[in-house]
Parts: sequence; C-alpha cells; structure tokens
Amino acid sequence: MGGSQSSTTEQPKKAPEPPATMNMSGINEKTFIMVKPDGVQRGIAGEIMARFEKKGFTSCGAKLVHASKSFAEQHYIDLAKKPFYGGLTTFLSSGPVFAMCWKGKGVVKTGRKMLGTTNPKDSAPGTIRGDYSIDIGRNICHGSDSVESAENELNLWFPEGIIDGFAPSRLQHVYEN
Ligand code: DAT
Ligand code: MG
Repeated sequence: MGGSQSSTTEQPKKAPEPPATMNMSGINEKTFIMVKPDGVQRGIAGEIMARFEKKGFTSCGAKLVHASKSFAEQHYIDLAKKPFYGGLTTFLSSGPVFAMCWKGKGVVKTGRKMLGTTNPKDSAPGTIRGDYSIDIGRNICHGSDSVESAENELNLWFPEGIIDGFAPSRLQHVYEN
C-alpha cells in the first residue's frame, strides 16, 4: 500500500474532541440524592443509582453512611417544627443510607421529578416513589429541593468533598451541539 490513499478501516488515533459549540451551560449543577434506610434495606439502592446514570447525569460521589440521630436532625432541620420530625429523624438514623451527588443540566429539578411527589399515593408510575413505595414515611429517597439546599446538603454529607473535575467522554452524546 502506498500513495495518499487512506484505508477505510483505519482507526482514529485520538477520541474526537467535543464540538466547540456544545451547549455546556448549567452542566455543573449538582444535587444531593439519598436512598433512605428503607430503600437500602429493600435492596434498591443500585436501581436508583442506575436511573440517574441512564438518564445521563454524572456521579460525583456515592457512599453508604449510617447517620446518627443528631446528624439526621441536622439534615432535616427545616422540618424541626413538624409533628413527624422525631419519627422522621429516628427513621433516617435507623440504618445505612446511600448518599449520592449527581451533576448535570437541570439535575435538581429533574432529580425531584425522577423521585416523584413526596406522598407515594400521588407519585406517578415511572417515578421512583411511584414504582417502589406506598407510605409517606417510607418513600425510599431524598432529593434536594433547590440548588442552594443541594449545596448545604452536599457540604453536610460530603465534608471530604466530591469528585468534581470529572467530565466523562460520553457527555458529547448526552448534550446537544
Ligand atoms: P421531600 O422528601 O419530598 O422533599 P419534605 O422535605 O416535605 O418532602 O419532607 C421530608 C420527608 O418527611 C418526606 O420525604 C417524608 C416525610 N414527611 C413529609 N411529610 C410528612 C407527613 N405529613 N407525615 C409523615 N412524614 C412526612
Ligand atoms: Mg425535602
């Protein structure tokens, strides 16, 4: 073989760069998603992680944590005046939870939609709560309700920090040019 003809079977030496026009705006938004003790006990933590992965979001941290009662109280401090606060925080500290950080465009709002409404009796089928839970006090998962609370919750649950600089090569197939 010679000349300037290139073979059609030749592989590119380097993965193609994402197009310069790729819309990267907002792709670093982060949320805190947690599989509560009921979800871990029932063995569906992996399923919930898989839903966020398949959607296209990027994992920035994940770990099992057995929180103390006072840590659970801190997490739900905004609900301190609610009559269910005691039961809620006792339950949250009753066994390990699976704490996760997810990153991507619109992840806070979309994450909440993926969880479904707070009370599973109203959660749409196809949502996590709609598919896997019945009672409000055993609704499987938690998701931050705003970018600001995500930041506070991530600081609380991941004081060691998260993996932030990681941009998987698949992003060019997740986001539109
Ligand atoms: P969410 O988890 O959808 O953000 P929330 O922040 O209002 O909902 O409440 C936190 C958790 O407290 C919720 O996931 C389940 C529990 N909870 C909420 N309202 C309740 C109620 N009326 N009775 C018992 N538990 C409740
Ligand atoms: Mg909430």
